Amino acid sequence: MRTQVAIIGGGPSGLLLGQLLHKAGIDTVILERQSRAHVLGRIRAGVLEAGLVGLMNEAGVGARLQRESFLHHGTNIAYPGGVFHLDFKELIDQHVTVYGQTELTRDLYEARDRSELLTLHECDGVTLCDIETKNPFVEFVQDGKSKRLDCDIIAGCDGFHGPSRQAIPKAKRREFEKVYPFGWLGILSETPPVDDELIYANSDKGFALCSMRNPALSRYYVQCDLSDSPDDWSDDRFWDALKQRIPKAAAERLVTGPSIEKSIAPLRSFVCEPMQWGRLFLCGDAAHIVPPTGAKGLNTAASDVHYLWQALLAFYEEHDETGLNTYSDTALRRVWKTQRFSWYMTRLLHHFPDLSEFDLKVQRAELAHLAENRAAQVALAQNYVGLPY
Ligand code: FAS
Ligand code: PHB
Repeated sequence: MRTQVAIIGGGPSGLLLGQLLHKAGIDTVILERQSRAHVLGRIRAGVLEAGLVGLMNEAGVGARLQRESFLHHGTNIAYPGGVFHLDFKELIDQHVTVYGQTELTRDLYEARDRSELLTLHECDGVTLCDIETKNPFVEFVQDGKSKRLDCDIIAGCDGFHGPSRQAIPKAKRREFEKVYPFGWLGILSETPPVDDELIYANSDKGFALCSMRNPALSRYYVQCDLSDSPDDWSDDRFWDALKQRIPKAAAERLVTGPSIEKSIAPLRSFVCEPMQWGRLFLCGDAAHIVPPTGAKGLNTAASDVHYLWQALLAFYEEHDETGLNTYSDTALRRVWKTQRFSWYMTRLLHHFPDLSEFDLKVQRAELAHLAENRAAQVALAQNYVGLPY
């Protein structure tokens, strides 16, 4: 089997790259470890930057997103000193788009089917070979048979636990990591969202986030201990904790109901440098992870895809390898800016067990400054809606 670009991983990074390359007549094959149902069963991101929406439209996959998404022109930040609204439209005349990653992934799969592009599911033992040559290939097992995919380029879109990053020689990889002493317990409930926009809450009891997927489907999170499991949290315990952490007015109008999904995500900041090795190029969670506080995980995967897509167009259409040779440096410049913002939002909004009295005072002062200072609000808004590619 042979293709131009072998894409490892059928999550949003791999699917979006595949669709953009298809539009340019560049052939891809996606190798995915899980079944499609498993991939589409994941509940993850909910806030899209304009850059990602633009790429979906560029890939010809934006129709349902345009029809069913919601524009948010601001967000709310609550803290023990009060609540303030960040008005993105008034501050910077921009917005974000609310549309679940699950639906975005579904749209990309359906587009790939319509384009009759090859996506191989339940591939085991994916192994990257000869990545330092101009003829790399991937070996894998599917339906009990050993198979080989020859290609020009390998795009490692296989998430944090995939094999691509490990294919970069360990001695050549620099990995930067920060693990946070808490997780996010998230639920999905078929209830109306508590507000028209998101509410990020820093409370003495810990962090909470009120988000949504549509007018009848809400997404809520509370900060929890790393030792917790979803089974430790009954729905009643979750709703009580949420009500204690969000503004009183919101707690009073909150509509509760049974959770239809409940999971805990650990929080980590992680970056692998470089993001390429020979003919292997990493995109998305394969190269970097952020705590979801700034809604940057999926959106930074999108900017990686943009840079690699542009580099591959030049490579195939003009035989120009400049973009490929500089991909890692280009992508990392934006990756570190979203790492900084995600770390900043996480430090600002969470209850850290090791926070000294001084640190707590500084955290409160930062929130009070944000509540009253336009320049600080503009800076936060610019990062939240998405820095330019
Ligand atoms: P993904 O991990 O989505 O996809 C990688 C794909 O590679 C998967 O389908 C996997 O099955 C496949 N794969 C792995 N190993 C393989 C192998 N050996 N062979 C073949 N395929 C293999 N981001 C936000 O912005 N907001 C959020 O609220 C948010 N919540 C999250 C909650 C959780 C629990 C997690 C884990 C992440 C969350 N993220 C969030 C980040 C998330 O949205 C990622 O940034 C996004 O999924 C990145 O997409 P990919 O890079 O495609 O990686
Ligand atoms: C979500 O809706 O899942 C979501 C929104 C914003 C975040 C994190 C998660 O910062």
